[in-house]
Amino acid sequence: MAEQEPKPVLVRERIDVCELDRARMSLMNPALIEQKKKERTIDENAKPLIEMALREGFETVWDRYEMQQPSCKYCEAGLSCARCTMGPCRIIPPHRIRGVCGADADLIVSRNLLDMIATGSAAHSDHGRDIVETLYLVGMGTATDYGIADEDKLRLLAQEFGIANDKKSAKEIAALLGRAMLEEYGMTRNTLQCLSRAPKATQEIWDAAGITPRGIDREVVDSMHRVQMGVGADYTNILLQGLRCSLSDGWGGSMLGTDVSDVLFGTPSIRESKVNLAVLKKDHVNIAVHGHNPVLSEMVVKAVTDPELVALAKKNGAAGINLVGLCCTGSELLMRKGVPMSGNHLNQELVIMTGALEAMIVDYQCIFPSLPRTASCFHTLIVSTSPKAKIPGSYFFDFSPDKGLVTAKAIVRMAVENFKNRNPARVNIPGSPVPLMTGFSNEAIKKALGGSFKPLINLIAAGKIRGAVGIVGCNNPHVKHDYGHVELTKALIKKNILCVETGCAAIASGKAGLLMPSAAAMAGDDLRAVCESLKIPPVLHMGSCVDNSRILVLAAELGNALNVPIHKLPIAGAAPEWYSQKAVSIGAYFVASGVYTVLGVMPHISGSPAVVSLLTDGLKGAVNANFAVEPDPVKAADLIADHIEKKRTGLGI
Ligand code: BF8
Repeated sequence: MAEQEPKPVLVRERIDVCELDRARMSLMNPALIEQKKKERTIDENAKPLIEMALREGFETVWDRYEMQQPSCKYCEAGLSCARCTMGPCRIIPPHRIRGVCGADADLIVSRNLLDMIATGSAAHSDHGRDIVETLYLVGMGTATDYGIADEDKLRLLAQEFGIANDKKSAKEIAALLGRAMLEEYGMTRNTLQCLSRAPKATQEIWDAAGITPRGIDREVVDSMHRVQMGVGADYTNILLQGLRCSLSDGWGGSMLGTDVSDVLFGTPSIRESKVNLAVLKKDHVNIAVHGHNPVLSEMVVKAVTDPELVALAKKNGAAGINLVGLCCTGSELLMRKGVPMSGNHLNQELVIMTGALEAMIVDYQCIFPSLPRTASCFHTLIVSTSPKAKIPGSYFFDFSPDKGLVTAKAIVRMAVENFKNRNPARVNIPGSPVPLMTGFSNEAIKKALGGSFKPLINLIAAGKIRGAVGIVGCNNPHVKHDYGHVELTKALIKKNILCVETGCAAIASGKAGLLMPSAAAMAGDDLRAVCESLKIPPVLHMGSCVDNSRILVLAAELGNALNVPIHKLPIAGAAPEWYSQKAVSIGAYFVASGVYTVLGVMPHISGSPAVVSLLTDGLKGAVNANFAVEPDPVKAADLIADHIEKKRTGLGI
């Protein structure tokens, strides 16, 4: 068996010299370490490891952030452009008000922003494509390690895509549906199937604004065309394309990614698990999956229960194999399988610094390129698996669905064999895990409500729940780790506003205990009573970042039930600690769908008052929604509550 398993290829040379930052260490004294630890995070389990890193000179994201200060004020304002070699250019009034090509501040800022949206949309949608392709391969019989976990959802989707399926087998439907969904990426249909899930009036708004997407890849390519020098020169037109491109992510690539992941791996149902760095176990082989794609991580879940590998772990002196998640692929496993979650974005280096991690298996997105450097100070192996994401210093396995399980087993074997290299004196797993409740897919929420969203609508109409907010996105060293998420969430539930969360935002809430029914005690009286009667938390974990599409579907179903466009609903979005291009795309498709969205971190647009004004006000004229930026989470909660009350008044409730 072991002989047939693939072997890894080392990407460039192994980084085996732990490069401690001794220069910075010499600047540290106990008082400064104490201060930095408090400034960097509110995650109590992270603090001892941050302290150790500062004391011993292990570089972290926060150190690199500090080393980058002061940041370039032109880049920060979006006023630098390096798109072509006539530049690079910066807008520095009063004299340098145009780049070499003639682009002014508005154009440079808007082009930079469109580039960010297209990048984020491409990342989500390409992830979605990998999932859809797996479905197709299952149908064609070439990805035999995978199966159909939710046949009902498969048949419903087939129906939606116009595939008659009553007499066909699940496999036949998988092939046909996979193919139909892959066509969504091209441009032969000139529309996207899932757009029709939105209320008719919302679809009409998209048509009137000229932002109905025509194909997932097409909108990304169209956007990249427009940012080429000498194409788009009107900032409004450029930003409208940004909205169109983002819609092709939210109602396209991400939505397909979510739905097909449910088909292949199971639609999440409500379950309990645990979160924070303490989910690592001292006496086990610990393996973390980090990244986004469940096509890989679901195979690792299977591999860690392989009796031969478990026996090997025991032979090597471990009590067993402990699989933990990190970031969004962690959320995929948490939602569907209850696999414990070790943390969110800014926890990724700290998981290694516990000294108890045998391997971190990564696919793509949000993976610090410096992880092999961090790992070189410990015994952790960084295992990369995507040809798109080779990382110097990592061991690369060419993972593909047709050899999924055998590759996953080879990786797990490598981790198990690495247990003997662990230095017990270095093991430092701080504190204990926090329990959480997860698995709130729309299907699970409906089931908990007795089969439909009607009870939720009634509670909103009666004012017991004032409205709902999707809190999403990342961590960012510009913001104290988890502070923005946790404080905003607490402030909103206190105002009887239900929070639905995804990605790193949800994990922050999990670590703070907000994903348990007991957190209802922190909510306002009305929301508390609702949560207590339904035995649910006031903050619902809806999944990974591609699962923001679940929030869109929830909004669409509420709009359809009330026969109103999405922008009339008492709902909002927030991204208190966002950093990623993907988050820009999410924010853009929320707003384009009619959802007022508050950002906690200012995008790089302040150099163009015209672009700022369009995004924070002018868009209302096109899509009846806009962005706001408010770094203070308590003030952000006030903005959101005001918005929700206005929408309630508009609906006459
Ligand atoms: O897609 S929330 S830091 S892990 S980008 Fe990344 Fe942001 Fe986390 Fe997932 Ni989403």
